[in-house]
Amino acid sequence: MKKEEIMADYHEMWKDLGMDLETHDQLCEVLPQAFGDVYLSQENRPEGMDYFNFVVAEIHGVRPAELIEHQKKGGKVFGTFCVYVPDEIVFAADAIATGLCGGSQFWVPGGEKVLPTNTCPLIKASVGARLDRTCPFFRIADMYVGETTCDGKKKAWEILSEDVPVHVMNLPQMKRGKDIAAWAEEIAEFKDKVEEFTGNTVTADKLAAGIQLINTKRKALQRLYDLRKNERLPVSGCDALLISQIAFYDDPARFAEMTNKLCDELDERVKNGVSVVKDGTKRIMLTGTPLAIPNWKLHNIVETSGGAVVCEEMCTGTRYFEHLVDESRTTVEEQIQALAERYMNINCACFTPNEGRIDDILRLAREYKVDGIIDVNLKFCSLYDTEGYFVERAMKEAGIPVLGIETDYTDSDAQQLRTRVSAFIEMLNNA
Ligand code: BJ8
Repeated sequence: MKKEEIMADYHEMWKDLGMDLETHDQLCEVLPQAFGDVYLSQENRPEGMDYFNFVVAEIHGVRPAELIEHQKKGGKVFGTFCVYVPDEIVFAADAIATGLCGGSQFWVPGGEKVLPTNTCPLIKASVGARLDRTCPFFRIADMYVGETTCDGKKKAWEILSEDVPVHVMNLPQMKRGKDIAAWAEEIAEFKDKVEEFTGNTVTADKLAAGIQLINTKRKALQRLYDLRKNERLPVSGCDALLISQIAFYDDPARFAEMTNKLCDELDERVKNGVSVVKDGTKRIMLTGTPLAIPNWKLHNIVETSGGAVVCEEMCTGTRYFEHLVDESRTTVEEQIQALAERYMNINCACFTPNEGRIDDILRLAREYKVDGIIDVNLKFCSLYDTEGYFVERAMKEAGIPVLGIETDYTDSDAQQLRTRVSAFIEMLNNA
């Protein structure tokens, strides 16, 4: 099939989804340019990145078409916005879960039509993508799954639920025994909802398979991140971020397979001492709010300012894949308990207290041999902004240089960020 024919097919598909084709075409024009600038300009990229390049190049085509195929066979698609939502339950009901967080400024004005301007860009972009009908994933999802993490999201679910079915999971915001029990109850209720919506029963065997599937994805990501712990870096931070972002919407089994294939190549690189950066390049860890696709701004700035991003303590990073779900439980009830235990290990700033996150950052800084940390906060996210006080204090006490940054999805602060990041890296070089 020729390229024009493929694109023509997608237009038909987007039209059937009720999308605003004219506006969506504008997005299709700017994305390849942005991707080319950040990604294709990198040198010495592993060949295994070809798959991920392809997935991004066809982001609104190939995967949406697969989801629609699944729907044609009677399957359901659930759209999620938070790493607390257990995908295992969805896959166990023969449905598909796909991440929906918006990471582009393109969708923000649409969100601002209904949300206060001082809402975080992730929420505004997510609402805008749905209401403006400019993202196929937002059109395809039969049901959205929200959670009670931050205030902005809680209110956004109410707005979105006027347009699409939304199930909201009530996430406790402390981590006492009774909170874990409450989360297990919430997961059980979610299972009931998913069963009712799909018409499929979640049996212990099916849930075991779902748990294994998502654990396999987690292990592949952990393997990729472990490779970034090497002194000689086999893969750039930009590429690792892209893989983390794709993990949210790609087919989990294929994603794990392709990530493992890339890791085989990276193993060889490590053996042969191949690095994507010069020896002595300062190793930076990012911590903070998630970087939803296609938000590559900060990684790009760091890696074109003489630094290398070696780890992300973020939901598009370690918070997504660290800790496996115990696969030894045999009844649905026990499996749900195992899910609750695993998910409550994630340290999001919506919890109080959230000391576990500080411990994680200190541990990751050691494991990834980090020279400096950038604490990045999406504008108007008061949770992570406030928690930055503890993060930055703990890093100072541990003698790890830290730079606090607040940004959004626009490019208007790129120059200023570049100046600050360059000065930070120069300071690390001179230390
Ligand atoms: S577990 S970080 S994915 S809630 S939307 S909190 S940036 S104001 S995304 Fe998140 Fe789950 Fe926590 Fe992770 Fe702030 Fe914006 Fe809220 Fe956000």
